[in-house]
Amino acid sequence: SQPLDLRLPTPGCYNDPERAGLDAKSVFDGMTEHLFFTLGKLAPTASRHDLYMALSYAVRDRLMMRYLATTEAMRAHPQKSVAYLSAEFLIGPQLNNNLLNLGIQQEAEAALRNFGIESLQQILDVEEEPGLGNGGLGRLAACYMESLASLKIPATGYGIRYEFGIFDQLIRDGWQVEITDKWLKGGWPWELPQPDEACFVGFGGRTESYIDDKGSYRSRWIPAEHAIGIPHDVPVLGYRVNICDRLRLWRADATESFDFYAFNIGDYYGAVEEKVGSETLSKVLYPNDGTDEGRRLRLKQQHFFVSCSLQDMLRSLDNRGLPVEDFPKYWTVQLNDTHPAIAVAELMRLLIDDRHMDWDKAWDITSRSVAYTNHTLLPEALEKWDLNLFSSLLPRHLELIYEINRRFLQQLRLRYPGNDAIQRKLSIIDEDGSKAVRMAHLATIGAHHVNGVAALHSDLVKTDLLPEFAELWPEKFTNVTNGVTPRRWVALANPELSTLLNEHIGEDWISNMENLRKLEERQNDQGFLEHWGNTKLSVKRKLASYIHRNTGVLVDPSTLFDVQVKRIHEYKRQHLNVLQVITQYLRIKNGQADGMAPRTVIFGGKAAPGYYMAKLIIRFINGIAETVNADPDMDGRLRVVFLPDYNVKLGEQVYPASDLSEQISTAGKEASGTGNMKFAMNGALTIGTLDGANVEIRELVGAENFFLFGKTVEEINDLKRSGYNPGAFINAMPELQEALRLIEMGHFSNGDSELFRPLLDNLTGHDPFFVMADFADYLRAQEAVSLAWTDRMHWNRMSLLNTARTGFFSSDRSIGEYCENIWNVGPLNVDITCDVR
Ligand code: 9GP
Repeated sequence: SQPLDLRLPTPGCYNDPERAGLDAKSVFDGMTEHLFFTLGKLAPTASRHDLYMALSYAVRDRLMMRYLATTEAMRAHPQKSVAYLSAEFLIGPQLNNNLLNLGIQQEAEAALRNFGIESLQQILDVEEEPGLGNGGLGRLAACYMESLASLKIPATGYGIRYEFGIFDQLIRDGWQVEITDKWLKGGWPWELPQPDEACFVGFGGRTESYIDDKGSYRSRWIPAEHAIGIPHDVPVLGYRVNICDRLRLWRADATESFDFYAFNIGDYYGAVEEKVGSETLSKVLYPNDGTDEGRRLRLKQQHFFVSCSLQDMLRSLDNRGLPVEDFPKYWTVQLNDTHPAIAVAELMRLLIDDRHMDWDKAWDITSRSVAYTNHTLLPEALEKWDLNLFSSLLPRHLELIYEINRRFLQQLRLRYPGNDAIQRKLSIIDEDGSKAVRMAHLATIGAHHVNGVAALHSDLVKTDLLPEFAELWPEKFTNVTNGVTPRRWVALANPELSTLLNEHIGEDWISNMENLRKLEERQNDQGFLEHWGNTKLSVKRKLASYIHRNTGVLVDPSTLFDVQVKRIHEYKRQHLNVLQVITQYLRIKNGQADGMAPRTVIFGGKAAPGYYMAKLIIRFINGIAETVNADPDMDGRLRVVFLPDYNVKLGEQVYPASDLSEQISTAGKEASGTGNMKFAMNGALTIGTLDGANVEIRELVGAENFFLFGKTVEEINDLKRSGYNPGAFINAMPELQEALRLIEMGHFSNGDSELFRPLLDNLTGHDPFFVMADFADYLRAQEAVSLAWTDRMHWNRMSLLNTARTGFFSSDRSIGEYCENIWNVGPLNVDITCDVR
């Protein structure tokens, strides 16, 4: 086959920006055309949103050469590609990222000036972000896609195009109020719908046996209903490379959107019923609260996107004339948590039922293609599906799972003769209580590798979560510590720091974060350290003005910005932080606050709508903020802020402006964390427990540049074993008693002594996350923070060393490890250079 000629009408190459349409004039012309032809607007009357759309379309045009060249290279020279299956991709705003990766931020700004726009930021502010994820897990998937492209690895991220993403959060009277996230309302310019590549997916119905034309017995599934998945593709450009990967998000459509029979008999609503039913499939993202409500729909969503994606991968082999037996040679399928774990059964079904392969061959292909990442040890987040629900939706998959399980249990029987207990424990089917399908077991049995997301977490997966599996298949289990992309989280989010880095160590750090080590040479340079501190201060000023505009609270940028932003969850212990703030408040009130650093304590994060205690914690933070901020004694010493509607865009403002990063989860509960990495890269010091990736952060930055506190996993386990009694810890801490008494009296709730009672009862009674046990040590560590803050040069030095030594947490490093140790994939060469005629 002849390679396509990908030259643009104006032939160009990356080294020749004018010809490639990347100069300011071309961007301006592109915008003008899109305003006129795509948007139907005239430049003089165009709104900022119009200009955002026009610029985005013009930028998208400029991704196309790399995007199509990548597809074409994969067609002409097939090689292994990554399929990253994830129910969530929290990709954040797209415009600035694409400008940065193309290298045309200044050109775009120049083009905008011709439309009377002074700064690019004015247009970036208009962008609506797609909230297609809950938090860390979804954002990790987005960072990984960006790194895959930057490392030139061919990849597709497969997920769901939710019409409504994670809810928008309002704060009313201190409580969280959820508002539907209508992110598509203004049009979203970054996707390319591909209706001609739609896939059919079945649900429900029954299975039956039949004899095929070769005389063999086979099973087939006769689904009761179908949905169609329409792919919507989002180009994912790497940083200054020719590769542009793809995020393929499936939107559900009805198969028969209009029932003429129903319509003809006068049943208008009946006529559209099926359409409404199928289309709810991709309607809304589930908040991860583990509540049972609507779980049937959630399982349908999982099967829907997994089935579409696997069909798409098989079709890509067919289209290129590659044999299906070579699936593992061309695709490596990564399961991001258990949400896509149904892939193990679905790939078996597609191979056995549709492609008429025998079991052993199909299992060989499946188990050589699929790998699974575990992201949590929390039992409520490990998915189990009620057997009745599962069999009513996916009867054929259940048959296949029974057979996978039967063969697996036989293996176990041989290895552990007579050990019934181990069979019950490892079986895919949970038979204790009401029967259920354990998705983590299905994923573990079907995968060639299982990895945790930080060193400590991966150890706990082996010792606590799946110890018998780890004993059975030690070579399967491995670790890949999470990472975050330095493009978004430093270069884009923190232009002030980026400029400083570029001037002093060159620009290479953006694609090789280990180069940040060069900063260490400046650690004793007083002038540089001052510059370092001033850079941070200028970023803090911007956040202070955001806080004022959005909450009305005036904060002083010269105070220590002490920040905890993440989902609100008891295990993340925002309430531990608040109790510490109350102690500081009391010390100021009682004139015992000498040496205490003046602080602005900033919180942000959403609570799952069905998680009562998390919502009460938000109310608690706001109660304390109201009391503290209204008290003149606190002026210049303490401020508390809750930032509403924390999302990727807000994160980009918060991480660079932080001095102190609160990573205070109960040891053993946070699998990794990724916010902790974003803070440290941007020069914030961490106060944290030995949990998740905090352990590795501390090792890398040095114990002397990290404020450690709290019980270790072993100590927490000892406490559990010996019968933990929070009262004993409370009795030993008069300051804590006083704080709890004030809360109980309604001091932070306008005299309402009932409001926070459930929280108090939880802490003083059972205290499942050991807040009381860690309180004293946390307070001690906070005092060490205050002391360190008084010597600003020393603080700046610690801050610099945090940036210099956290290059390891670039997602380029994580993806490099996945490629090498799990996927066995390499880079793709895409040549877009052309004859300059
Ligand atoms: O809770 C973990 C978080 O610690 C981790 O950083 C993130 C990405 O690996 O995954 C989170 N897990 C989930 O959201 C659910 O399993």
